[in-house]
Amino acid sequence: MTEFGQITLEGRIGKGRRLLRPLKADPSVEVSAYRDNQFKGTRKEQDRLLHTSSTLYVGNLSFYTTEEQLTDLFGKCGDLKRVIMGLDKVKRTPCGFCFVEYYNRKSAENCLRWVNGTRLDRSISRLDDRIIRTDWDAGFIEGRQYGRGKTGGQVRDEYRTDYDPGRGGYGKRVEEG
Ligand code: GTA
Repeated sequence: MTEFGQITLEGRIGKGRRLLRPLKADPSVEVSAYRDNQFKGTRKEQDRLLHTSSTLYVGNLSFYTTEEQLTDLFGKCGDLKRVIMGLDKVKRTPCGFCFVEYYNRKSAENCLRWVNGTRLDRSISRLDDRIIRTDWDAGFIEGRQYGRGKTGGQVRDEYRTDYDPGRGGYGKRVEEG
């Protein structure tokens, strides 16, 4: 480092750590509280994978979002390996989520920043006019692409009380009840 660079860096640290602290944390790439309760392994291993994997979970999709749209959007963020569409385990039709695998962590991080980043135009992260939710995932294994709800779709669609035309209308329990 040059003498000038060193002086500048020391000066910044010396002026107060508060100035630097906000640069360290980036909430858009932090690991969320979600843990797959069917993960085969210890919590420690699951946490390690969540902090190193290059796979993302994407939720709140419309049932009408296509794999092509997803590939197009997530391919813009980095080195995309594949998109795995979430399916209703009974009907085998899209049920509102997917897994996105990148070739490296950096690309997945870029995706989280781009899609969740507040500095970016939020309309970019809309698919079929919905705000999608992205999250780190410990890694796709066969079987995880299926909804775990009793009727075949996602669990959250069993408990939802709002009317969501993009996700089959009312939640299953409201429909039943
Ligand atoms: N990485 O956030 C996620 C995530 N989600 C929500 C699902 N998956 C996720 N992966 C990551 N991050 O492979 C993955 C699952 C699985 C696939 C389908 O997607 O690991 P699912 O959504 O059908 O079932 O999964 P899951 O995740 O096992 O359901 P869970 O955790 O019980 O509940 C999900 C949501 O449903 C809750 O956050 C809550 O919003 C709602 N919910 C669940 N139970 C209740 C309840 N009793 N009352 C009200 N709401 C409820």
